[in-house]
Amino acid sequence: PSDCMSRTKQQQVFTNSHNFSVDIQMPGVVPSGSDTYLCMAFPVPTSQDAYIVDFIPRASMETVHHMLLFGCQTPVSTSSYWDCGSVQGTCEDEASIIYAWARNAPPTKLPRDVGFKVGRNSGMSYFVLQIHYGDVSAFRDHHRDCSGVALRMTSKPQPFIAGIYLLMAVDTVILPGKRVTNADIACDYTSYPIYPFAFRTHTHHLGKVVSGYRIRDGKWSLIGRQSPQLPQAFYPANKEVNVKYGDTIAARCLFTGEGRTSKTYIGGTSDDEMCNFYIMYYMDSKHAIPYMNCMETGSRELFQHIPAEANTPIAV
Ligand code: IYT
Ligand code: CU
Ligand code: CU
Repeated sequence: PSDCMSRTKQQQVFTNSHNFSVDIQMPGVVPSGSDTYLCMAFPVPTSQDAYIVDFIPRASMETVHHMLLFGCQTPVSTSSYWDCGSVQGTCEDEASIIYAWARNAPPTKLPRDVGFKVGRNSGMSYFVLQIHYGDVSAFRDHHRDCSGVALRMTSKPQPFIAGIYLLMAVDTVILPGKRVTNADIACDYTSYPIYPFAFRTHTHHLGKVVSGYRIRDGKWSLIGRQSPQLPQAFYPANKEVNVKYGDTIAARCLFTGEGRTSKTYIGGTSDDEMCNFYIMYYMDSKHAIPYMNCMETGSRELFQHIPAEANTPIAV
């Protein structure tokens, strides 16, 4: 096993006067057990605004189950890496996902002319890398891990700004043994147009399928639908579906309570559940909003018209 420690100082390499790349990677870690989550914060390497235009994953397939990259203002620690399993989180303030890599899933590409805006003015002064290490038996040889992601960045203003719209259920209760429970989320959209290009679903063990839609003039159009039991990366969204003022954005998570002997609530442990549908979009930079969310349940009447596919589990 090669030694990765020599390249763990945060590296910023300029390729010309406005393009540079930044290595975000673990400082040579050995996870203490299987299913360990480790986090590390990195200051955004510029006081001016900058734009992430590409992500290049550098993860070792044998050990890394998934990686997430967040942006925020106040990470839990700025000195070294920390254990960020269910108790300690990533950031003291609200974090936003900007990248997800999961083993055996295709990597996300940003469309041309689209960048994530970072830097002091953007409310994002730190990156936090979170890595879920799977089977630790791969560390029997005592090597150290430096997995992470390289960011291609530019100081050139981009015509379109990338952002995340998160739909999340907050009060779902799944009854033990009950075959089907839906978690429904819907909000009216009242801002400038967004153009979804990728989506990510997240539940824990009980989720069967998560589907996200735009509703315009009563017509439901699919943004994306995936099994949360498949690698939880960003998958390509249905490109035909933009969202504009007056539309409704909605999502449904289909859960089963089969195999459980007590009620399951929304929460942070793997015995709890979550229902998340993330939309990665771009927006004209003139009026860009980098982060939005929706936690409303929507009306029963609205969800009577959800397409049948949202109730059809995806086999894995
Ligand atoms: C209660 C819940 O659903 N938590 C989710 C969504 C969430 C993400 C972020 C909530 C907040 C955030 O700042 I970023 I407040 C949740 O924790 N999802 C996990 C990760 O922790 C991001 C996931 O993998 O989607
Ligand atoms: Cu994982
Ligand atoms: Cu979760």
